[in-house]
Amino acid sequence: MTNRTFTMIKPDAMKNGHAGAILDKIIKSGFRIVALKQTKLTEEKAGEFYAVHKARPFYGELVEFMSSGVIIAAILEKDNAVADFRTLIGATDPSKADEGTIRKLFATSVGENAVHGSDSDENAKIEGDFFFSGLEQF
Ligand code: RTP
Ligand code: MG
Repeated sequence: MTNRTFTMIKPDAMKNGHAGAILDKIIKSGFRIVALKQTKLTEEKAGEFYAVHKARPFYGELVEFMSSGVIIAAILEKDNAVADFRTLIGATDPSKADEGTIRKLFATSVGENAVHGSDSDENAKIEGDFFFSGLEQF
């Protein structure tokens, strides 16, 4: 699965009406949509998804934010998907993100930063399977 990554359009970007523009940019950057859904995380589910950050000071805030509204979850395919997608979204803190990146264009703050992108092939698979059954991934 080295050619796949996982993304979420986070509640800030959904509320601010950026979902269409973000998906358009993703597709025009050469990613194929393997699976896609709109959903809403409970606090419990958001906590599970971000369990790796449990010890970080921003964990509570992150879980609250990620369960505060609807999101779009998607699996994406492209050569070098994980690294290329992280380049496309830009730095975690939008004030440090390069011009033209999704976070530079659409994020609100370091916490409310418009999109998620997997950080490894292994996590891309785990995160995609968190939201989609095998029958939904093609
Ligand atoms: P992501 O996992 O969402 O793609 O973001 P990332 O790899 O760029 O950043 P990561 O270190 O994995 O952090 C996960 C998410 O936690 C929130 N965060 N808040 N207040 C803060 O200092 C802070 N730092 C991180 C962000 O929503 C970040 O995307
Ligand atoms: Mg991360």
